[in-house]
Amino acid sequence: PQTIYRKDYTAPSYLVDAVELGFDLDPARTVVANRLTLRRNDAAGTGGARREIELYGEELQLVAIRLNGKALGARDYAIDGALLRIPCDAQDVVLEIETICVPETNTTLSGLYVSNGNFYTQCEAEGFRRITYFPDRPDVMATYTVMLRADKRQFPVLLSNGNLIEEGDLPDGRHYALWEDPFKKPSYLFALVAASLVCQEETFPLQDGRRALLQVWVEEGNLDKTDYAMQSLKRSIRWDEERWNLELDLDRFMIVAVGDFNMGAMENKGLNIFNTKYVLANPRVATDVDFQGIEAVVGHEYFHNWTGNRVTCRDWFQLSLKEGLTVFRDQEFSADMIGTASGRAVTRIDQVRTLRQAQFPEDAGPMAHPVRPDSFVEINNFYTVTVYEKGAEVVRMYQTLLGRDGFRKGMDLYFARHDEQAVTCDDFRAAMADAGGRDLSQFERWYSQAGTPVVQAETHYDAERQTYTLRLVQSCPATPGQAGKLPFHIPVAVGLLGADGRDLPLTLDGVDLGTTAVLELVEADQSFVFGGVREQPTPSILRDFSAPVILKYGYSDAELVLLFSHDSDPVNRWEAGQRLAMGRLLKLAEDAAAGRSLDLDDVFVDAMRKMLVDASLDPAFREQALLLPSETMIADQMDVVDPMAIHMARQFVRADIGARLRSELRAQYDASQTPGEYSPDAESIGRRALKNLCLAYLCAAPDEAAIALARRQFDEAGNMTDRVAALGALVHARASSAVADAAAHADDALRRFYDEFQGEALVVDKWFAMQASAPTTDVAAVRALMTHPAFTLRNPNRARSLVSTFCGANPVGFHAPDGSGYAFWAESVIALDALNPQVASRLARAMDRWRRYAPALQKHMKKALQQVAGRATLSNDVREVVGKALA
Ligand code: HT7
Ligand code: ZN
Repeated sequence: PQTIYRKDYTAPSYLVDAVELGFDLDPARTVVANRLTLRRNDAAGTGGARREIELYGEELQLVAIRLNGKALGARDYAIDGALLRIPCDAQDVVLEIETICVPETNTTLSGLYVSNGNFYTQCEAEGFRRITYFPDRPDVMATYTVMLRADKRQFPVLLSNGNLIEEGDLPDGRHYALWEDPFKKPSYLFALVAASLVCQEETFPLQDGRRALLQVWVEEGNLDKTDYAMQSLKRSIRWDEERWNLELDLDRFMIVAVGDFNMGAMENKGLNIFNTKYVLANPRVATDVDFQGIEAVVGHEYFHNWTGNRVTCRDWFQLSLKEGLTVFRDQEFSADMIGTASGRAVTRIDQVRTLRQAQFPEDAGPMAHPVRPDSFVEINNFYTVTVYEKGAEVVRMYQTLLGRDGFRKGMDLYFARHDEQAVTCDDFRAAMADAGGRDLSQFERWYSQAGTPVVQAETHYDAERQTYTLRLVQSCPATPGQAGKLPFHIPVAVGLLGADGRDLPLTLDGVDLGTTAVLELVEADQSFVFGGVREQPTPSILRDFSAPVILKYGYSDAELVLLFSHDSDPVNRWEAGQRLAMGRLLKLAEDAAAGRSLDLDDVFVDAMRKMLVDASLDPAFREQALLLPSETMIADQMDVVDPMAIHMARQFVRADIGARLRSELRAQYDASQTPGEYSPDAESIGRRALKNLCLAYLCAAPDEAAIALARRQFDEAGNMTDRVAALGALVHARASSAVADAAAHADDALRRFYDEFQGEALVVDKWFAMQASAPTTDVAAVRALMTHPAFTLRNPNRARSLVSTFCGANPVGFHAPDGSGYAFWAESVIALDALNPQVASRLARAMDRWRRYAPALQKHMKKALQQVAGRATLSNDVREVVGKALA
C-alpha cells in the first residue's frame, strides 16, 4: 500500500464552486447524476505537467462523462485505481458524471449504504468517492444542491444537508425532495438519508431572534428514547452562543439515528448522523454513562458546525485542527453543564483517565504518531486518541498559557480570519499567538513530536533562606521514525502545601502568584525558586493535569496521604490516591508473579476508608478517588507485562478493601440511595456511582449478604444503571467459592436480563459486553456466545460488544497462556476485514503492544500477527496496523 506524506501536499488543480447531485435511490442499483461547476485554480502549479482535473472514485460503475456539454470517450480520460484524470486547461468547466453504485452490498458502512432497509451515508474521511467521482479532499469546498428520488412507501423520509426547497410525488409510487445547502462545504460533510423514520421536533429560539427547526429522527418504536438527545441539542446550541458567541447558521438542524455505524456520530452539515448508542436513551434502557455520552456526543457534533464545518481542514493531516478543538469544546460543555467546581474536577479526572488508559499506551506503541501526523497509509487509522484526546489537551494548554480571556480572543481571531476556509494547525496556532501577543513557536512541537513527555521533578528546601527550588527536567522517548526530541513548551501548574494541608502563598522572582502558579517549562532542565517559604512544603505538581505528560517525583507515602486528604486541587488529590494505589499494585503484581503471599498495608486501607466516609466530599469525587487504576494502566508501568499477575494483584486489593471496609461500604451503600424518579443530573449520577462502587467492592469479597444485596438491587432496580451494576457484580463474583451457587446466581440474572431486554439492541450489546469482559470468560465461552442468534459480525456495535470487548477488556481471557485468545483475534480480524475494514482495523490494534509481554506470550502473539499479515487479500486499514506492529 502507498504511504501518503504531509510534505507532499499540493493545492487542487481545479476548485469546485457548485455541485448538483441527482439520486435515483434503489438498494440494488442507485444512479447518481453529478454536475460540477469547476474553476481552474491558478494558485496551484502543475510542476510543468499538463493540467488535469483529478477526481476520485471507488466501487463505482461509470456510465457517462461530459465536459462542457461534450461526451468524453475512454481516450479522453485515464483511470488509475481510484484516480480519474481528465486533461483540461479551461478556466471554467462544467463536468457531468453519471455513475451507479450498489448500496445493499456495501458492508463497509462508508459511502451510501443500507441499514435495516433504509439508506444512509457516511462520507468522512473518503466515503464521498464511493458515491460519485469527485475531487474528494477537504480543501475543495462547494455549495450543494441535491435531488433525491425514491419509492415513497419504502422511503417516506428524504433528507439531505441544508434547507428543504421542494418536495412532491412522481409517477410509479416514487417521490422526490430537493435540498440546498447555502454554505460551502467539503465533500466529507455531504449526507443523505432515505428511510422510514419518525421524528421528535420543535422550534427553538436562537440568540439573534430566529427560530430553528430541530429534529431527532429514529426508527418507529424509538420515539420514547429521543428526549435526552433533543435536550442535549438545545443545551449545546445555547452553550455555543453564550460561551463563544457562535450561532446556528441554518434554519433547520437534524439528528438521525442509525443502528449500523462505524463510529459514534458524524457532523454532516445540518444533518448529523448518529450511532443509535448516542441518541436513544430512557431510564429503562440507558445507564448514567450512556446519558453522559449522549450529551457529550450531541454537543461534539453540534460544535463541529463551527470548528470543522465553517472552518475546515486543508488536508487530513490537520485532522486534530477540528477534532482536538471540538473535543476540547465538548469537554468544556460537559463541565459547564455540571456547573460545580467539584463536578468540573470529576470530568477532568475522567479525561485524565482516558489519556492514561488509551493515549499514553498509543504514544508508547508501534502506532505512535504526532497530533499532526507526517504520513499515513489509511486515514481512517488516524481517528485516534492521539488526534482527538491529546489534541484536546494541546488546545487546553493554549487556554492554560493565555488565560480564559486570551484564549477566547484567539478563537475570535481564528473565526474572523478563516471562516469558510480550509486551514492548518499552524493557522490556529498563529491566531492564538497573535491574539495573545505571545511567541508560540516552540509550542509547535506538540503537533510535530510524538510520544508522551516525561517531566522529572526534584525539590530542595532551604530553611535558612526560606526558598524552595523546584527543578524540572523534561525528556521524551523515541517513537517510530522520531529518534531525538526537542524540549516542549509545557505549562506546569504548581501549588505548595504546608504541614496542615493548606496552600502556601507562592512568590516567584518577587511576584505574588496566589496559591497555584503556572510555570512555563521550555528548557530541557529548568529550576524555579519560590521565595518566602516558611516551612518545608509538599509540592502539588501538574495541578488540573496542566499538560499531557508523565510526572515523576519521589513522593513519600506520608506526602501522598497529605495530598490525598487535603490538596485543594481535586485532580491532584485524586492523583495522590492513584499513586498510593499504583505503588501497591505493582508490588503485589510482583509478589503474585513470584508466588509470594499478598498483603495490603493499613496506611493505604485507612486512606481509602477516610475517603469513603468523608461526607463533606461529593459522592462523584469519592467514587473516582476510590476507583483503582485499571489493569491496562498497571501494565503500562511494567517493563514486562504479566496480565495474570496484574489481575491477581488488582483483584486482591479489591477483595481486601471489600472485606476490611465491609461495614463502611455497606453503610455508604445505604446512604447513597437516590429515592424518587430517576434523573441523570450530576448529583444523582455521583450518588449512584458511589453506591455501585460500594456494591462492586462488597462483591469482590463476596459473602452471602453481598450477593443477596446484588440480587435485590438487580430485582428491584428502577433504572438501567442500577440493574447493570448489580448484574456486573453478580457476573464478576461468579467464580467465588465463598458463596454457594455464585455461578447459578450470575447465570440466572444473565438469563432474566436477556429475556427482558432482547428487543432492545443497545441493551443486548451490554449483555454481550458484560460476559465478554468477565475474567471467567475464556475463548470457548466467547465462541459459544458467537453462535447466539442475536450475534452478528455485520453490526459494528454487536461485533465490538463481544469480540472487541473480549480482546481489549478481558486481559485474563485474552492473554490465555496457550495463545488461544490471539488465535481468536486473528480469525476475527480476518473475518471482519472482509466485511468492514474500519472495524477490523480497530480490533487489530488490540495487539499493538505485543512486544511488552513475556516471551512465551510474545511468541503466540507474533504468530497471530503474522497470520493476519500473511493474508493476500487484506484492506489497507488492517495491513497498516499489523505491518507497523510487526516492523
Ligand atoms: N468526524 C467524525 C469522524 C469520522 C467518522 C464518523 C462515523 C463513521 C466514520 C467516521 N470516520 C471519521 C466523527 C467526529 O469526530 O465527530
Ligand atoms: Zn469530531
